[in-house]
Amino acid sequence: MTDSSGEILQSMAQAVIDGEAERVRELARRALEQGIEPMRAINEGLIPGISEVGRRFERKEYFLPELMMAADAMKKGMEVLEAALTAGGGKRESQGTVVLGTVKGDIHDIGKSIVGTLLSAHGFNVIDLGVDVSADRFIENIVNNNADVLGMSALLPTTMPYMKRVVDELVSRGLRQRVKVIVGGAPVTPEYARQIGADAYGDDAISAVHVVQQLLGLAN
Ligand code: B1M
Repeated sequence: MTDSSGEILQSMAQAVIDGEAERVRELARRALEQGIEPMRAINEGLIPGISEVGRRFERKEYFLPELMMAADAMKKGMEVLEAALTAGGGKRESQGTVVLGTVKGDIHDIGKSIVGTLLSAHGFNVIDLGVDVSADRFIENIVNNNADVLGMSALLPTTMPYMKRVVDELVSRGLRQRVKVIVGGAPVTPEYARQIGADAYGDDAISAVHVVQQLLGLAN
């Protein structure tokens, strides 16, 4: 194999933009074979690709079908890279339980899933509820699993307010002190996290891991 890592990552981004799922999967495999760190392949290959797709969608050069194909292509790449991220972890003592999901009305799950994968890779027991998650489901899972942390993701300004609804519901059921709350997603800000009474904001997946470790007193 002669491709340089830069070329592979650029090709990955382009294949996401073109919605070529099989090619993305193949390039993700090739990246690992070449010794590229999975997180680097995500940050410098897949994410630049999907971000460009978002810009094209905004400029009305791309429409929903292209957005969906690109998301599917990105997920195929993620399958390969996530397996590498979590491989070799073995069995170790759990660092804590995190209930995670994208809030009700929102079906964006790529970023949330990366957060979940990295938390698992760092020893957390992650209960990923998927997308379009209601306050009742979040709370039921927090209680049933005695969770230490609730992580909520939202990608739309219209679904972000649902995060507050969940926090308010935790308060009214007397459960707020029992669980730490971290929120994230493209439109979410640290200020918004404070406003709605969350404990913390995660800017990206790796910072989400650090924040969760801090919330649980596992890091300084
Ligand atoms: Co959607 N979409 N989409 N979309 N989509 C956006 C968000 C948009 C910005 C595109 C655009 O116009 N440029 C736009 C929102 C505009 C706005 O209102 N401001 C938009 C829209 C409008 C829509 C629809 C309404 C389109 C329509 O139907 N007309 C619709 C909404 C459906 C719904 O949810 N009800 C829709 C649908 C879709 C698809 C289904 C086609 C697909 C999602 C597929 C899927 O997720 N399975 C999709 C996609 C792919 C996107 C873009 C292009 C990419 C999102 C993504 O995966 N990014 C997006 C444009 C963009 O973001 N540039 C867009 C990569 C991902 C790694 O980043 O999710 O930000 P992100 O996650 C990061 C951080 O935010 C953070 O860590 C992650 C890793 O670094 N993070 C957390 C995320 N969650 C966290 C939680 C934490 C901590 C950190 O703690 C718990």
